[in-house]
Amino acid sequence: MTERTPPDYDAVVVGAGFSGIYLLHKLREAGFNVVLVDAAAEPGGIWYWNRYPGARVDSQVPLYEFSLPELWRPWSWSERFPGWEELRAYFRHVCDTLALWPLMRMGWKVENARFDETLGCWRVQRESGETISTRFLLPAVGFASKPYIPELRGIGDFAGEWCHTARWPQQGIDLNGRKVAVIGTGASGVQVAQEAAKCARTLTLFQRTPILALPMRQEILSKKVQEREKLDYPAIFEQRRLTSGGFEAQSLEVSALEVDEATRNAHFEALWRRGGLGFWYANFADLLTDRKANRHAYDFWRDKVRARITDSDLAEKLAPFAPPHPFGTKRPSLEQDYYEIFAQDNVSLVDLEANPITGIEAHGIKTQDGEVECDLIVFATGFDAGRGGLIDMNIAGTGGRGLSRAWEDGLRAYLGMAVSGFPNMLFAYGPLSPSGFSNGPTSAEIQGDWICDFMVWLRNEGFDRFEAEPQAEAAWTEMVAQAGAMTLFPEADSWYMGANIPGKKRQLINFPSVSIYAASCEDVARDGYRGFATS
Ligand code: N01
Repeated sequence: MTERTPPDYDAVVVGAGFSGIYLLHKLREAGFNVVLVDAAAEPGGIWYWNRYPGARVDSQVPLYEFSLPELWRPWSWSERFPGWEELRAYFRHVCDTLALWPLMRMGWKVENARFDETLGCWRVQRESGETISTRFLLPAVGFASKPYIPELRGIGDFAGEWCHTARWPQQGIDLNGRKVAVIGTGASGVQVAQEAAKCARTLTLFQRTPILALPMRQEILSKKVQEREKLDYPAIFEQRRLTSGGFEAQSLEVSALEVDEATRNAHFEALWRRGGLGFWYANFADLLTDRKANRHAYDFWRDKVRARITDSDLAEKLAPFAPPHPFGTKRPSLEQDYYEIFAQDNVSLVDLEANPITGIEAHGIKTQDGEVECDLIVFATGFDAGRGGLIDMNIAGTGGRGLSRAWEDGLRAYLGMAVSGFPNMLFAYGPLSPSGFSNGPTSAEIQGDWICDFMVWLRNEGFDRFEAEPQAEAAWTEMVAQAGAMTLFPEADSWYMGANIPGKKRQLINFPSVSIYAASCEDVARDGYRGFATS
């Protein structure tokens, strides 16, 4: 490319999950010359990489799909909470129906992306060395694309197999008759443990903090039921944009402390019976802002769970009398029979608080009190959420400065989409946007529509360069911090707070409301894209 030749593309989208696919579709519809690249062999984003046994979504049908009628009308799911295989099939259906395949380059891993200041465009390089140029770079790599594996002494000596849940081999791992160790009891640890318990010779779960898991209440879905339910889909899709979590409902307007005990417990009970994450997102108004209100929810949860565990020591480890953190300040997961598996002879729990891991040996994991024999170690130890996948792309903005340098004192981003010093780049589902707090497809559509409108506006105005202004970025970053300070989230050592990664700055990495976020972005657009310098 020279000064006279235009870049290869108007936009390069990185990532074939919900955000990337939606952006690709919207931008193509708006007449842009756009291509999507992804390191994976198939679309699906998180559902490509997280194909461990039991991986399934925890938003119920129809929340976790696009709202485009041409996609949902012909599609039906087999379960209320679909598994990874079906989610991957859904992505294929989306790419077929929207005819996106010709614009997608799968198996195309970005090695680096560099802003060319002279030509005002990005050069994106593939691992193999191939380079493409683009006016706009749109990373849509999700919040959880960089797995975190803690450093454990001796892992190199382990004679068995080990892997992270988000790097499960595509050909699968047979758990039958294996001696399986699972480290970590977040949503991934719970899901893989439930499956391993069915067939492993032994399953040992290493728990540092108990997960406060909610009942899923899975259902088989018939086509007939779904056809009936589809009458309500347009209203549900409309509604999910107006809630704080991007779901079909949100918290009540009433405080848990304003109602009497019977009323409070009746609401808890109704949410509990319904199943799903509603106990988290449709609970009392002050669940996540008031310690006392939160404690009522925790106590209800604890008593329900303890009623399912006969061994009192185990009950205290899995559902302690005193909360390990305020309820919901770490992401609750959904479980199907998690609390029952520990009654099986082949399943045991190691409480790492009392008995920490000291190292790995050839045939097991050594703890302070002994050794646990295993031939497969599953790291369900989470992600460098928000920033990890973006930093791994080796993105260099003006002056060759990388994102890791830009974020060395903490994450900052205007609207959770743009970073000053990185012109012509917007990321979707990134830090300081609702991402980890939001139902994925809701955010994908809100941000995708906004990004596309912005690009159309730039085109109409004759601009080919934009950049977030440092003051706008600082104000947004500070506003997210202040919003977080009004909640109980800072009280937990969670990935929401960046506290799961050694050395990562402690800050709330997500904007806490989808609907307020959408309104703020709309306001910026109405105001001539305030906060962006354009030329
Ligand atoms: O990861 P996590 P995840 N030694 O970070 C433990 C989504 N998701 O993959 O709590 C020992 O939540 C850590 O312990 P602690 C969902 O948004 C959704 O499970 O930090 N243990 C924790 O128990 C979710 O929130 C689904 O004390 C260590 C676990 O590892 C997000 O992805 C399914 C450790 C990590 O839990 C991440 O979930 C899966 C160490 N050194 C994921 N380091 C659905 O259902 C960490 N841990 C849709």
